[in-house]
Amino acid sequence: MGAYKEKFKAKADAAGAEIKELLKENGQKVIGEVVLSQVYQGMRGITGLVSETSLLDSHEGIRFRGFTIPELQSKLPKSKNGNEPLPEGLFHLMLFDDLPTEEDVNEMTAKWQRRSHVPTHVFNTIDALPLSTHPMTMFVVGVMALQTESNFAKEYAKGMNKKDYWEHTFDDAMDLIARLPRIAAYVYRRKYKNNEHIQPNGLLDWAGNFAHMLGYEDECFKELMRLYMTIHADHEGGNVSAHTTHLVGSALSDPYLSFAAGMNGLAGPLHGLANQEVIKWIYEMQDQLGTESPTKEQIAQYVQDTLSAGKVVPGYGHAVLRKTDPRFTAQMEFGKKHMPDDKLCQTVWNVYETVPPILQSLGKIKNPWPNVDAHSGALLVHFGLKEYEFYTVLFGVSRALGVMASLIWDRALSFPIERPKSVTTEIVKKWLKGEEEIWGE
Ligand code: HAX
Repeated sequence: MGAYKEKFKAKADAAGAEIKELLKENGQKVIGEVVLSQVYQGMRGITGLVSETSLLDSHEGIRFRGFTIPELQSKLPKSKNGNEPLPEGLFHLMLFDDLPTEEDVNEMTAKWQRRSHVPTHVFNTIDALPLSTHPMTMFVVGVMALQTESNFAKEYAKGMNKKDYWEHTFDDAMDLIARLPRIAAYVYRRKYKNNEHIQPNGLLDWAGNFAHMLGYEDECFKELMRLYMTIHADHEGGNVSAHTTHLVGSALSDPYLSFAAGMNGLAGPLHGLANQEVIKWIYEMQDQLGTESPTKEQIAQYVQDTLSAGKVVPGYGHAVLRKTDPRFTAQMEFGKKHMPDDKLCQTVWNVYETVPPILQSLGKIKNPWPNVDAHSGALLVHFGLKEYEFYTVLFGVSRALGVMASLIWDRALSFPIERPKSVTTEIVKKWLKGEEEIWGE
């Protein structure tokens, strides 16, 4: 076992012992109550999971191991001449629960560079799909094809000791993260750039190299990728992509299978696909109004039309957040600093001023404020990355950092298979009449 894994094991052993003690003393303490509407309405607000890597406060937004996004921007190591945090550092922080030094981050970059080889059959499998296939489908198919490389699955088939689950999860997680930018860039260049692929640059950091393989050499775009990959990485454990990865992993499905499952959840329009929907919605608005710079009045009317058509306003609302998402704010600040005159960004900022009061006036929407997806597309379009169906793949590459760090912890803490109790409405009716107990065994 290398020094890296030894460092993790020492942390995990201490955390495991602490949790054991905590449960011995407090395992029967009541943590909250569940009302019937929560059971029918997406389990909102039920605390039912432990996820160590980040915590979401409904008013303050996300903290990664205690650090807000502005804190990460100031404390995490940056690339030479850069201002944005390197995602390698965030992964280190989520995994080890300590702030990385520059040396730690360089080591992570080097490890991912070494592990980044993608076997040919993965590309061949993606190539078997029609070009019209959605990029998220191509991406997930690529991840599934890569599952042949799972160290965890191979060791399990041989007969693995439970104590070693975390170590093989660790290896798979590192390999998967290292390889994802290659797969994602392959999907992009195949679908949109005439199948002309760009070889990785072994001297670049993870996000910088990803930008390079996508075909974007502008230093500012590389900075954007570093920020993007950092802020999309994790949003505590209950969101669809993180929860799905955790749930599927709890059956001891290997990290490739678990991550692919999570990505299928990210591909839903109420979750990660919202980033493509935002730009699509703005483009449709521009087309309909015949202008690149709609006024706030025109935007307000378009929002009303969207709502009247029974559609959601993409990029607005959140199941947990009740304020403007700090991930939106970080992107807005990036836009105001690097592209203040960009017309599409200006439209995003005008939408931000227009939408919340309208949603608020409906009375039923719990959070009228923008989420992370309301801004990301406009920044990408500025650099020429206009193919909005690809945007969720970028989100997916980043999300791997959080869900893989969490999955390693899940196995290190020996979390069991996840299996909540479900009931039928028949049973609920009997329970309401006092004829049936509703509790699980
Ligand atoms: N536009 C119109 N209506 C909205 C809305 C929006 N942006 N957000 C919520 N509503 C509606 C809901 O559809 C629901 O309507 P019904 O009662 O008629 O079913 C009502 O308001 C109450 O919903 P809520 O309790 O406020 O919100 P939920 O927790 O149920 O849903 C969602 C949260 C994020 C799914 C929701 O706000 C939404 O659909 N937003 C638009 C899509 C989006 O931006 N998704 C990305 C979210 C962030 C993320 O995961 N990124 O990856």
